[in-house]
Amino acid sequence: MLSRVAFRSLRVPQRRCFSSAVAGKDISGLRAAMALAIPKQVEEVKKVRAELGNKIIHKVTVDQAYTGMRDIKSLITETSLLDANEGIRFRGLSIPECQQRLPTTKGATEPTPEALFWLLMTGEVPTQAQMEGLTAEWNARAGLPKHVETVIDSFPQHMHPMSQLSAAVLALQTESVFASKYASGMNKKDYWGATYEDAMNLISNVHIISARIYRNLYKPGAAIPGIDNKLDYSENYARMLGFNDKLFADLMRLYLVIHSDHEGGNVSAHATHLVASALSDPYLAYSAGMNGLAGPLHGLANQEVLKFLNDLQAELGNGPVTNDQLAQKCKDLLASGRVIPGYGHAVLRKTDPRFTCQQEFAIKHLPITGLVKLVHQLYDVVPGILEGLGKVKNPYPNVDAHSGCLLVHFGLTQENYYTVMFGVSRALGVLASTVWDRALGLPLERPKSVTTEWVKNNQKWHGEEVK
Ligand code: CMX
Repeated sequence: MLSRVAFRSLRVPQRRCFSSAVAGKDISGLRAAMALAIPKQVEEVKKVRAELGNKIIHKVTVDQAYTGMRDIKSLITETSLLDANEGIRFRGLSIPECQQRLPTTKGATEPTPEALFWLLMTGEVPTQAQMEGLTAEWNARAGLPKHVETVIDSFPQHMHPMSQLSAAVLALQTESVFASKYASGMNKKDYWGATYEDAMNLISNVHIISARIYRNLYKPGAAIPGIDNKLDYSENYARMLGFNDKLFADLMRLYLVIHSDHEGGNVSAHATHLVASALSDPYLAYSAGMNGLAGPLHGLANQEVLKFLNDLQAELGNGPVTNDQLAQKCKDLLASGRVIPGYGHAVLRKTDPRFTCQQEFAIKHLPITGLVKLVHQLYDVVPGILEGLGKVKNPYPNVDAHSGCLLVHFGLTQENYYTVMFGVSRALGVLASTVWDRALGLPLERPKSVTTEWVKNNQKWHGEEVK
């Protein structure tokens, strides 16, 4: 009888490993576009620093040092900017603007992650041909080395999918162009190019890693389709997960676009940036970011939301429920010392536009029943309850409040997997930023920490209050 590992390795079509395939060939023209964009931005940064370098960007209070450094402006991230009331803008474009302006695959309605990645990298909306070129390039770069498949297949069933993702990406680090070039003595001016190669290869394979994790855990034994060169990134991912519905592929496009980037200070982006600042290669840095995304106050909240929704349905039944019943359940949850998952945000102060666009997708395409209805009804109930606590700075829903119920509608019910999909999307933003970190020559990150004793004893700045 075949062992579990041997059995799995037989059922997956073999494909060339990307490191021996097209790496270095600029199929899409993105690398050439970056080579044009980088010197301009390097000049711009030089100018800004010459003119404004000694101006104060923020004053920091003692409280901010104790409370997670909220709002301290101390990082440069070029790919996106978060406004507390408006939400995220990717290179200046809001989510509705991206939905309007970014190109998509024939027959689809939502923009592709390929188009979004081009935007994040270059600051320009790609043409249809550039977007299609990127699809072709990512498909050509796809192909896991055998040892990574073996590593994934050896993970135990009780290992959380996010731990599997992080560990599998570390296994793929054997292919790092940056690490191998650095080891053989790389000129600083070549850093961004080597980082670019790693970013492109990692993105081209992270959905394959993620699909394999899903299949191993939830649909063992069935054949995983290989990459179909006629399909875009999102549809390939959907099919590898085992979903052939065209509308699900469109949801994937929306999902992968909206979860991609949320400026630089959130845990996954900041962890990636911090680790990359030590010149750790993109595999090491992204894996670190995924460990942060796996926390329940960050990406894992989408898993927590679905558990919360399922618990509500189990207790209240599948039939109609009143707002009063929901309010009581939310109050019970808060009384047990837990948070209401999917609500609140460290920066946002209004409903997250990533929630709104998913709500619109549901209204446009799906029957508003079951969990979708429950999510929409909670939106009427939860903000008032959180406001009533008097301490929650943002009582409105974030991205994680909505994503799970859409996935359940299409049959992707295994909530422990949801953060992995968030992670596939987040690769686009954090890896685009890592390329720019290297292009701009951003140095090792090393803020100063102090002790409480130091705070008490260093009086020279006491008396000055920052409003
Ligand atoms: N339910 C209950 N209490 C909440 C709450 C929520 N959804 N959101 C905030 N609070 C509480 C905080 O726990 C804090 O309480 P204490 O003072 O007793 O510690 C108080 O309100 C003030 O917190 P805040 O300044 O409004 O929020 P923070 O910036 O500290 O935290 C966040 C932000 C997201 C961690 C928090 O709102 C939360 O825990 N939300 C639920 C988890 C969640 O949905 N996370 C996903 C965020 C999006 C993402 O990163 O993916």
